[in-house]
Amino acid sequence: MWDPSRPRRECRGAGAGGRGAGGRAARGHDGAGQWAARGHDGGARMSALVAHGTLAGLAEIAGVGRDPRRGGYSRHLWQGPDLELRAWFVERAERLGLVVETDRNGNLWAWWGTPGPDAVVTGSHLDSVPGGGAYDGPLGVVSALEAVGRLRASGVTPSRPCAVLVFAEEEGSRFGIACLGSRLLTGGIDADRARALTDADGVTLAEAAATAGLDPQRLGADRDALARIGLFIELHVEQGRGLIDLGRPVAVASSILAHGRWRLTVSGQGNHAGATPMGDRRDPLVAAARAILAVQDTAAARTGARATVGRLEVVPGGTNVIASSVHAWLDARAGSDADTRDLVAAITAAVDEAVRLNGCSATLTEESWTGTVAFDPALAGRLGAALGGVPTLPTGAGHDAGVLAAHVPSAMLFVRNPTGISHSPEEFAEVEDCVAGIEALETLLRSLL
Ligand code: HGY
Ligand code: MN
Ligand code: MN
Repeated sequence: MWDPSRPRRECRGAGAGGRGAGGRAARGHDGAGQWAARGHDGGARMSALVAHGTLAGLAEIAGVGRDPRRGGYSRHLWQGPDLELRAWFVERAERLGLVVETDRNGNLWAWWGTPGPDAVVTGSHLDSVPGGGAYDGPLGVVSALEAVGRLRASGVTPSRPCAVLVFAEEEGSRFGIACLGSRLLTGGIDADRARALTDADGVTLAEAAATAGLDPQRLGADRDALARIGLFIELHVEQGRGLIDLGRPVAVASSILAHGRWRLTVSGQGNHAGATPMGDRRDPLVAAARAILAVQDTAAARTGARATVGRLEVVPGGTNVIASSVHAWLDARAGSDADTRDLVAAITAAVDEAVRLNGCSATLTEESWTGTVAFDPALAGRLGAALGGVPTLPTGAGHDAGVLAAHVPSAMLFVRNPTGISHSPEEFAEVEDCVAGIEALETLLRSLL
């Protein structure tokens, strides 16, 4: 249960429209504006969100999962901050009069009307990358709640069901597979394989799911839940500079780059840092450094290709120990499925050659793959027209909407990010642009319901 008496939040006045410690919130937008976040940086930005009642939801969660070591937020599946955000979502949705359920895979659905079929579903995710920004995911959830709240408050009677959906583990920060909740829902990952995924502490997804109150045996493809979705719309902060360059606040997505994750293991000879002459070493960390340069050079030589190593594990990891092996994770993306496969093949060859210079060997194992997504052009066109003609933009970032697109008509709205930076505390969106996004989503839902 979301606990409004938590010390990091402050209730300014418990009178009409507010809520006292332990009390239920008043319904409607006025009540939401009573909350202020504190104890974090970005105070001026958050004050603007609080002042703008429609975005108070972002301010309410601004203190949840802050990461003082990395900066930004670390909100990982079913750990403290994620549980707190889930409780916050349930309370927020129930305050709007929606009925919340958790599906077999830990995704949260807040229903307006009887669940499915042919429902208009909108939402995003609440988890983050390690040290991520405040907007990637939560902006879509807050905007969805806000848009639905406005429609309900204005007396709209929907002709079909509507739901706000929060996907679990979109970033894959705990169990390594991005968009895990939508992949499980759609059968995009084998359930046995998913159950056996482990986190950094060796906890399996099955164990974590059981701790979170789910039945691990029921994880996996959920045809009944999927069949309820008539179409899905995800609003998201833009993760590049497209809207800055266009001078526009909002766009509709056209496509997502093919992308995947590979585990690179470099093996050498563990040994003593003082007793091993430099010429006698097979140091996998030095080999991994060469491999990472090879990744960089291979991608840089190909138009539109992107390849990143952002995570390393050195085994055993001692100052006076030459490592025995290194695990590195490769994220590779390019303009088509074939280009991405070709990029990874070229990286594999370059890495093999690079690690041999230190007498080491390397293996590259695919952990996840998402083919190029071309969002339904008819739906994108319809949405663009309903919004009076907004631009369409491609993206290099993956999304649950991209996973769903293979199963149901799906679309995305992007909101301008004036820093052009994401997966970083510098990710941002101006209040006015967030409001433009909410208004666009409200317009679309109104036209679809
Ligand atoms: O990694 C991605 O592209 C996404 O932000 N999950
Ligand atoms: Mn992200
Ligand atoms: Mn996201």
